[in-house]
Amino acid sequence: MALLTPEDLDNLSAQFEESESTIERVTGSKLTDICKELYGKDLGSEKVGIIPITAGNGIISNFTSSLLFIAQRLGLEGFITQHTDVAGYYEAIRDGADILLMADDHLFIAHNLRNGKLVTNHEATGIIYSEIASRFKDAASSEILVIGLGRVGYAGAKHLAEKGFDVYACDPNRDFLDKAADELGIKEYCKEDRKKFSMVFEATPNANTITEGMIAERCLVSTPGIPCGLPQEVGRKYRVDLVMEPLFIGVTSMLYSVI
Ligand code: 2YH
Repeated sequence: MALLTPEDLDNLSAQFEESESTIERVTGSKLTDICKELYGKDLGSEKVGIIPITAGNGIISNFTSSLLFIAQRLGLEGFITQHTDVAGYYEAIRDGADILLMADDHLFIAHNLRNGKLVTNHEATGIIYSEIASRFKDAASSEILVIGLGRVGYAGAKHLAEKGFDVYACDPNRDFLDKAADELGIKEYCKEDRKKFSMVFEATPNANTITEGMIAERCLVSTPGIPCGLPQEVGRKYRVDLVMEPLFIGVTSMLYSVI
């Protein structure tokens, strides 16, 4: 997944409100209700310690403040450490954090210090976005298309296969496709089959990955991808419902998954 930019996180609240209303309309459930069912638990009174990390490309302005906003919107107490990196880690534990959130350029993790549970953003994001796609009320069948089998896409494909969906996938990397076929039993999407999907989970860092031949009219596309894989004109022409948001949905899934 691409590194987030401060601009991606502008208007996080408005971006989330829009996704939340689409999620409710197309699945009949709110994001937090989906998470409760998915993970079998509700958030309690956990305190979230958020640690700014300077490694690699360094601090992304708006990142830790966005995480704090999300934790608080979910009803949790949270704080951003004054110090960064190891000193921040020490400070978060000293000041009573139950759950730590921190990200460098490669990995974004949530770690629950009370129960030891650990999750990556890749995994939690793959699970929640694929789950949202799979809950489409107007789905024509149990066939679902996964575009991209990197860390996020693979996690989603695995989740869908375990739920019993008929999973098709595409990825330019032959090894990724073979691995998903061997380990998960998913089928390769071939455009010659002329199959059109009403549920699509897109997990690539690329634009224009969704083409007209893949999708049915009024389908649901669920994607954490930045930029969006769905070209605007295709979205309009096929009257696609789109769930796409840069951080809130994935972080909500992370927090529920470590409770
Ligand atoms: O955006 C990222 C990476 N793409 C990892 C996400 C995995 N889905 N990292 C954020 C880096 C934040 C920065 N180190 C900070 O401000 O603490």
